[in-house]
Amino acid sequence: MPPIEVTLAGIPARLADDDRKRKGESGPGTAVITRTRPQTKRPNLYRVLLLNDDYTPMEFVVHVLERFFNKDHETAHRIMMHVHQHGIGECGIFTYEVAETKVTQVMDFARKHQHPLQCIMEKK
Ligand code: TYC
Repeated sequence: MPPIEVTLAGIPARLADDDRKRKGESGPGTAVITRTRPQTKRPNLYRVLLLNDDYTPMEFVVHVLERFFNKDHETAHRIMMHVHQHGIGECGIFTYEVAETKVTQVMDFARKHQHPLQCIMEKK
């Protein structure tokens, strides 16, 4: 008795098998390993800095550090005095998007209160 020929849409099933063999697949149970190592890449970090000027009130700078950088009053005062005496100082270190948001928030807040305070970011 001849073997029964199984077809799908008129194509013999063995042709489909031959096709898979050509592509290096081996049928059900084939696994694809997508990661062989844990993801350990660290994000690029950016320093957010305040610049000194002669006009922005000290208490305004302290308020900025408390409000946008979550510093307690003593830490904020210390950072403000560092900027006042050295011309520049660090408010925090963040990923790119967070740093960009902090800079925008500080610059908008300073402009709204008509102070010339400058806030910048730099790659670490
Ligand atoms: N130099 C300012 C003053 O004497 C105070 C100040 C501190 C301004 C820090 C800006 O980032 C600054 N009023």
